[in-house]
Amino acid sequence: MNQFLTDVLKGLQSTPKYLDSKYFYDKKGDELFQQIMDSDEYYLTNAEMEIFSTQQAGIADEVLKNTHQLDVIEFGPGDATKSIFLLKELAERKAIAGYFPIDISKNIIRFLDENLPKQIPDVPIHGYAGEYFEMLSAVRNISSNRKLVLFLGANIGNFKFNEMPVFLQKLRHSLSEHDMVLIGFDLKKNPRKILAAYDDSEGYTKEFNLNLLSRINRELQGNFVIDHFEHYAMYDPSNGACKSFLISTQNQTVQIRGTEINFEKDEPVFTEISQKYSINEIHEFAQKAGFASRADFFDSHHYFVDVILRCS
Ligand code: AVJ
Repeated sequence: MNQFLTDVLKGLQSTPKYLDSKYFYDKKGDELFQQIMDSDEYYLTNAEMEIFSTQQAGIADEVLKNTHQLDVIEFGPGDATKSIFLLKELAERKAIAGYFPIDISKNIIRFLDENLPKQIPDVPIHGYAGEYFEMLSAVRNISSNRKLVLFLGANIGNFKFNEMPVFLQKLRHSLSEHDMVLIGFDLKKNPRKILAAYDDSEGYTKEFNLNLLSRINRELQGNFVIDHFEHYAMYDPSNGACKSFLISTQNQTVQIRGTEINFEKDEPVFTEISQKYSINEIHEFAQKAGFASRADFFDSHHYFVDVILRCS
């Protein structure tokens, strides 16, 4: 069964139409996302990098408050360029029993298994390719050490506002007393600043969004004419929702593995939410999910926050 095909047809046969943002990240999508992160307008990466490269000692102090050794598990590590600062800090203090990066991409896991030992030679690295919660439970079965789960990069923003607390609760219930999570959130800020990050002047985000259609053409024998769609990003400062759409610029019919999909002129296909939070919303949701104490690490502009939550 081809999950990609099933999900694409389901989304494009719904009203209104949508596509799942997890499908952005094929090889081309990974490259485009790297270019977005390197762009001037996408402030998120620099902000979180500043936090990890200047406050790693404070973060390490906080996670080692009630323990001297832990397993570090990372959801969606990418190339680990941010977490490596914390991993090195903890490794110097001989505080890591093991590092367990978990990603859907086998390529990422292979890359980390090969490259991280050079940077943190004394830390055992066990990469897992698969779904976050399944792999987390696999890690819990092989080791009873205290756990620190990293979920960085504002990836949590891909959950809708009302889905996020459900994810936090699920995370809480997959962990034990005194385990911790460290989550990166993009904060609400000037709406123009946010919108520019999702509508950059070089057009990387536009290409990133349109690549989803190219991927359907490549992998599912689709016949999208890419020029007949445009990228549209919007930010609603009243609820913190930053959304991306692909807009059909004309009436058209597209074939995907023999299934016909009709698009009306100006019809939107919703492709991604990047939800922004206030620090108070984060605190409220964390408390409701059953996390006890909290420590916040902001960048100097207060664009971004990495929050450590402790299971009571
Ligand atoms: C990787 C989900 C955090 O939502 O900011 C960047 C993806 N989309 N530009 C984000 C993305 C458009 C990014 N996350």
